[in-house]
Amino acid sequence: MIELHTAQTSNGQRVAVMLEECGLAYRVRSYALMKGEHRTPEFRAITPAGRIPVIVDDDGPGGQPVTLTQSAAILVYLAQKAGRFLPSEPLARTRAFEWLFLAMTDVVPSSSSMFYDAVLVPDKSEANVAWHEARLVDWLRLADARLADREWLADELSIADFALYPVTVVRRSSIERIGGLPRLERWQRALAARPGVARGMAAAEPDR
Ligand SMILES: N[C@@H](CCC(=O)N[C@@H](CS)C(=O)NCC(=O)O)C(=O)O
Repeated sequence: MIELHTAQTSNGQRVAVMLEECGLAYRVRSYALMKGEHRTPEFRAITPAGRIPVIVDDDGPGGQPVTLTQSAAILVYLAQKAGRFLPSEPLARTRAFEWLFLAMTDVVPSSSSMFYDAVLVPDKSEANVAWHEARLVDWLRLADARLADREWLADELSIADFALYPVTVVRRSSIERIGGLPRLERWQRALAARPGVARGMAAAEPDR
C-alpha cells in the first residue's frame, strides 16, 4: 500500500491523479496547509522539507519501503512501478520529459509566484502578480499550440499531461482572461472526462 501525504493543491493533485490512473492502491493523509496542519515533528520525520506531496510505498524496489518527495519525481517513480504513462523508446521518453519539465520548471513556478505575490509575501503587489500571470500564459500558449495537431503533449498520454493538468485547472481564470486557449481547453476536457483524473483531483478534499 502507498500512503500519500497531500493537500488540495495542484502539486498534490498530480500525484493522486497518477496513482488513480495507474490503478495503484493508496490511502490519503490530507493536511490543511493554511492551518499549518503539516507543521508537526511527525511530518518532518517523514520529510525534512516539511512539504507535500510525499509518498511512502511499503512495497518499493526489492520489497523495501521507500519515501519520496517532489511531485515530478514521484510521477516518474509511479510510472516505472506501474509500467504506464512513460514511453520506453528513448526519444518518446525524452519528449515526455521535455513537456514534464515545461510543466514543472516553467508553468508551475509562474503559477506559484502569482500565489506568493498575491497571498504570502510581506509586500503584496498586483503588478507582480500580473507579470507572473503574463509569463504563465506565455507557457500555456505554447502548450496550446503543441496540442493543435495532437491529443496529448508527448507522443501518447503521459506523466507530462498529468503534471500540467492540475495547474491549468487552478489557473482557469487566467486562461479566460485572454479569451481562452481552445486546444488546451479541449485537452482539459478530455482529461477531466477520465474517471481516474476526476478521482485524483478530488482525493484530498477535506470531507474524505
Ligand atoms: N516542488 C515541490 C513543491 C512542494 C510544495 O511547495 N508543496 C507546498 C504545497 S503545494 C507545501 O507543502 N507548502 C507548505 C509550506 O510551504 O509550508 C513538488 O512539486 O512536490
